[in-house]
Amino acid sequence: MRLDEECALSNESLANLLKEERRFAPPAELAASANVTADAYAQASEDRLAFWAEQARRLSWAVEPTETLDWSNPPFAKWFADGKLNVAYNCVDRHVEAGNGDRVAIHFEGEPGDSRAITYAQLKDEVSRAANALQELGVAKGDRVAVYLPMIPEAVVSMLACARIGAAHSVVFGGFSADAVASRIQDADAKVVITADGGYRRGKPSALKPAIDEALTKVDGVEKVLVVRRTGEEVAWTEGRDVWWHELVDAQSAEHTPEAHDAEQPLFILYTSGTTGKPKGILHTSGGYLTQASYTHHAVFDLKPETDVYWCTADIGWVTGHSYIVYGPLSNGATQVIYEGTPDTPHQGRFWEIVQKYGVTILYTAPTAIRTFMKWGDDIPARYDLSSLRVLGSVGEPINPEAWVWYREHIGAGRTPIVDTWWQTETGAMMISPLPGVTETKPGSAQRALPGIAATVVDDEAREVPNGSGGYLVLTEPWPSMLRTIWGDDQRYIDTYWSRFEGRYFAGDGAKKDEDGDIWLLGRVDDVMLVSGHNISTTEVESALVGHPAVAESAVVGATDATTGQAIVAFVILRGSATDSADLVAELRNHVGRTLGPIAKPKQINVVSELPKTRSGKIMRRLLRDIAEGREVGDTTTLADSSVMNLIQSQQTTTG
Ligand code: 6R9
Repeated sequence: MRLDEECALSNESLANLLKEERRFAPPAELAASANVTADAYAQASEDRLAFWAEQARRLSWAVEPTETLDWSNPPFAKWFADGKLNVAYNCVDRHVEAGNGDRVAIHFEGEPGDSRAITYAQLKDEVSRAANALQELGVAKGDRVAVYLPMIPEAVVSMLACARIGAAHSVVFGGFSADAVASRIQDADAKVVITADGGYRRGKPSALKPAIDEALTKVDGVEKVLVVRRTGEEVAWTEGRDVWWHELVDAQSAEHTPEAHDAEQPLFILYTSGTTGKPKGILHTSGGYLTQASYTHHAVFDLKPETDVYWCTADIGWVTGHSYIVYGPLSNGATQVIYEGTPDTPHQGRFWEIVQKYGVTILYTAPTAIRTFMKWGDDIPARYDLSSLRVLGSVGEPINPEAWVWYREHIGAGRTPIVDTWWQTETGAMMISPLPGVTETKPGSAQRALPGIAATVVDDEAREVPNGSGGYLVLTEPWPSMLRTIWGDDQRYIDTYWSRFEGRYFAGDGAKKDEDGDIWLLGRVDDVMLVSGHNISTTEVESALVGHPAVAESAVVGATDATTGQAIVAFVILRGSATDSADLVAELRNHVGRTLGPIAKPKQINVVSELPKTRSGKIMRRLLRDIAEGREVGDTTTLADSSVMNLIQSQQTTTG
């Protein structure tokens, strides 16, 4: 086919080529006893603020707020500003006071197979001791504490101890380099760092403290380093600065009176890497954040705290760990599993073994993990009893329909609803998602803004697009768990999120509305390709590639091209059964052409064995673009595994 014929395809027809007709109704039993029903949408659209005021009453306030939203100085919001509460009290003490102290809060599963069950009563004691310890180290309300820990219960305890005394935590991923840690400690001006000797990853101890020791040669202001002993490996020690957790915290009183803090008291700073420039410190505060984290966890997972066993596989260094391991589940009195390690240690069935062992009922994971499980083979989950599962969640990236359907079939036995939850570090909590007892789900779509949330899709001119068209995802009303600013940089907050479209929050994601008005996410707009004048989303091409039986995973980028402006370059990982050949590559190109239209055919397809991902599983397309355009590869500090780029470069082919 000639190029001008290919160009005859309009944007609209291309966008409409991704047709997904499968529909799944909520299970009748779940719908009949769901925490939240369709009424919530009606109630929230009638009076959005009254709706959120009601959700705020799910929490325990020391002083009940009388004002819901102060939007007198947009885009700087205050929610429940005259209310006072203690976030840690809400996550721990109140469950003990309500007679649920014996309920397990955390089933901890270490990677080497050690396990610990921690009840709410024990968690209250431990958080109180840690709060006393932080105060003894000189941490006061309003200070910042950096947390650099593996996925162990002390991570949760540390965050809650900070919340209890009104200090903001800044959790940094355990995998980040000393430089990445140093810049985050400096930007937040942290006074104390909480770390560990190390954690277990891929079957062996992985040291953490050396990165802190190195980072602290580059920044000032850190007075104390509190060190958890996890692996027992030897560590360097700075007398006067370093303190063992088991010596300081264990010796404290288990009594600590939670002070009531203002609803707008900073709760945490969490850095997002962004594609350029220095990381942004996203600031979240207390009352509004907890209201929405708690409500969405209750509504979207239909959590029944007496009977459910919930498991979110995220790391606490990601916002998903903050909102859906710590604040959402614990504020709701959930029993949850926390797992330290990787999904293939010591074997590829580890996740399913954990589901079986604890009788997990609600599982929340990421598309990247689901695609990896698909690649490993259906027979692995089939060996375990997964019948306890009743709701499955997805977060982090658009989930392609093939992965969605596989998740439902092979993990959910073809009966569990799947909730594809769209949100961001900046939004603090879920924004767009099905409700498991209400929504008829569509594989690949996050579908609809949650009750109390206002989202839409607009074009370049900020006009709302009609159903069946694509554009930019925007949020049109403030929401309780919205970021309050970028730490120390109000102007960057305004410029990044509120300047592109007047009065609306620009999420940075492309999206389209289908004929029913349901929302489909299309990936970051920075990643959208422009081929011969046509906008093509990386998500749609990747989804088409993964729809071919030989492909397990794919990443697509637009590389500068003299003829077409940008050309589509794809990187694919094959399934175990497929082998790389010129024929297969030709077939994949044709497959994309058939699925999406000839213009979406990748110019080049590289078969590789790994893709560059962040620790939260997002593909770093920027680095693949560097390869595709023959540049030196840029900043790789936030990669989960920095050796991946060398591997991919060595596997670069010119096939296609
Ligand atoms: C929670 C989290 C935010 C970006 C976001 C979008 C992508 C997250 C998604 C999704 C499609 C979903 N994203 N969930 N895209 N469908 N269900 O991931 O926060 O790490 O800040 O990333 O992730 O591109 O803008 P964060």
